[in-house]
Amino acid sequence: MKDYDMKKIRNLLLLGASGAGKTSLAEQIFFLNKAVNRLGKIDDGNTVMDFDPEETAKKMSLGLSIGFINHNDHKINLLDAPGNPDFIGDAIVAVSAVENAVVVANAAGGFEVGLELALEQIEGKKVGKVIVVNRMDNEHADYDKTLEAIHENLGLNPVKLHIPIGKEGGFEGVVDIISQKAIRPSGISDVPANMTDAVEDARLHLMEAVAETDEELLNEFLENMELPMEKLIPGLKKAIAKGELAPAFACSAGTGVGVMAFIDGVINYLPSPADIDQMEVLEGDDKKMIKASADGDILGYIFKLYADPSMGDFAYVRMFSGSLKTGTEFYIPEKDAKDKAGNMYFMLGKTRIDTGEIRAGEIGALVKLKNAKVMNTISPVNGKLALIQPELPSPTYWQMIKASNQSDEDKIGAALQRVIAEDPTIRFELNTETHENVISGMGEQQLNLVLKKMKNRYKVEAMMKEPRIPYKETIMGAAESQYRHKKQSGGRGQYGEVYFRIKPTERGEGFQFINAIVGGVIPSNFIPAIEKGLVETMEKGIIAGYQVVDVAVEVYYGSYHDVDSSEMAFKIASSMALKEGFKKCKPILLEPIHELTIIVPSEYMGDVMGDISTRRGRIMGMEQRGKKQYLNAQMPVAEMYFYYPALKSFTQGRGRFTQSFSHYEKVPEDITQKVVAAWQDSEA
Ligand SMILES: Nc1nc2c(ncn2[C@@H]2O[C@H](COP(=O)(O)OP(=O)(O)OP(=O)(O)O)[C@@H](O)[C@H]2O)c(=O)[nH]1
Ligand SMILES: [Mg+2]
Repeated sequence: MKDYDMKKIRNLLLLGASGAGKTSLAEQIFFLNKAVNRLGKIDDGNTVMDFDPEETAKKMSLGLSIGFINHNDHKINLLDAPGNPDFIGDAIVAVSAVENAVVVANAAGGFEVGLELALEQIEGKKVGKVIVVNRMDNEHADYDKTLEAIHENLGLNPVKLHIPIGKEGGFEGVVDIISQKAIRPSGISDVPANMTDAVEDARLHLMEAVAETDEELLNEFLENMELPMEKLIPGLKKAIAKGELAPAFACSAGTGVGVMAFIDGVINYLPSPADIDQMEVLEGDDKKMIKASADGDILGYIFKLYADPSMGDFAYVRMFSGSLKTGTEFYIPEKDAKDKAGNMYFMLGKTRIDTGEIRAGEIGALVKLKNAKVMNTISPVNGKLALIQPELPSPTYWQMIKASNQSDEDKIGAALQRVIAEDPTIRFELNTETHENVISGMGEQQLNLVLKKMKNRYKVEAMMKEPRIPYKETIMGAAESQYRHKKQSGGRGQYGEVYFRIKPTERGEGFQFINAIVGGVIPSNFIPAIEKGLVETMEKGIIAGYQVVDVAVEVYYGSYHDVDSSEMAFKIASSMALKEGFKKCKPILLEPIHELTIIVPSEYMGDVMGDISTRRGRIMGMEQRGKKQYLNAQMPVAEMYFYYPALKSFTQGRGRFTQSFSHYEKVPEDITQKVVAAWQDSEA
């Protein structure tokens, strides 16, 4: 654009159920705009947005991609998020990068799980909420029914800016309610005679809906039952920008009907970056409102990383304020580190268009950043402001991950880090108790994709399996024990003897060591070795190979030998005395229990509650919110690891949960026996 003006930018995030047609819609927009000269097809694997080989193979989006068009002197940026719930993280993070969240619904799809999930992500957010009812050419396409379902289930109030002319095979255009014109790919004409009533209804509903967002407009509307254009349009734009009113459009990404009419609607009625008066940011821990401006300090947001095996990592960035130029050093408050903008681009899928700067309101890509990652703020070198981070869902699916061939063990780390950096909902950590690398996220497809990307991009093969449960061992009773370690085989012997009193402590106290030796029956220089013997043995576990906790050991007597005693001898004696004594103290296993909030449509409550009890879960409370039940429960990790697939299957995909660690609790006897037996087998 020659004359740069924030008012002439529109940033749109496409989100919605998988298969609703987001990628196809973006493709039609590029094609009709002549940004590409061939209409790519999902089935042919040649669309602009689904360029990653895994996406063409699966015929669906697996990561967010970006593109843009220039149209009527405006620049429109499109962000295309995957609809599969496993990859919801990309949409959640990208909502903060745009003024407009465009929910694409399938006109023939009913109220789909993915649609519901997308709408939930924007509920209550300060973002324009736009509904595009796509696939109007499909059999059973129904514009009104689709909007009604959205209204009923989410309480969002869609207002029709366009209504379709015909449907299914006969879908040929849309009527623009404001201009009162029929828009077909062939041109603009008058409203068809048989639609005048429907158009008048929609016009009244639109005026009423706009009036309800502003007291002054409401008074005027109630008086005249009419709002003049010069009041209706600004009122409409304001209500859309605040997310109070959700404009609805109809189109077919397949045939292209309604698509450019939608884009004109975007330009005419949807907010630009300049329409956002105030944005909330953090200064240290305090929230503060600022006005983003084109010539102010730089403020940007990284909303997606794409790891290209040959080009390196692309960081997609939205600038809110100032201008980021090639060579600019910037500060990342979340990392307390600096980085430097090198080459930068505007992207059309994987096609790079060079630029030397990304200005306020714009969206572009940076490469080869050293420290910046997704959800990081770009701020001036001496900057203090950080953007508010979106809240990501807690993991619902876990696997342990390791190299398929032991020889690759060294290579897996770097490849894994690069691949998982692309998806903000994936977490990875070494479980220090089970000594396993555990990867977690939203679901099986998401984690399987990690393996595929590692293999295809970095030639590293990894495998996953169900993680071990980090049980702990402890005792219920107290006992005394004694052990004498004595060896005399040629040369210097070994000698050390200890007497212990072993007893349980309060839950959570860990390990307590009490030295009650008097009269030097064990010289004080051997006491640390005794403690070390205990600590090491507790780390390794005694009955089932899990860490021992909440035990107090008092050493109260013993004996030594002037020549043969050594630290090693006392360490061994201590370890043996603990092992023997521990078994006399009614040892048990503890297991981690997590707190779950399970969110399901009310009609599934009975099934969900029944299922929780079969999983040794406990229901702690419930609350009805709208059409959903929020159920608080506690569940052992051993059951929670498999819970999500089960919950999805008996709620038709509509059940979800969040979770966090709660406490450790005694494992039932039958399960303890199995765990102990399994360990003994593996040790044999
Ligand atoms: N008939 C018809 N088919 C469509 C239309 N839009 C999309 N499709 C088809 O629907 C399928 C899914 O379309 P996509 O564009 O991949 O849907 P998406 O919303 O991007 O799906 P995800 O990437 O999985 O979230 C493809 O086979 C498209 O060709 C449409 O308007 N009409
Ligand atoms: Mg897609």
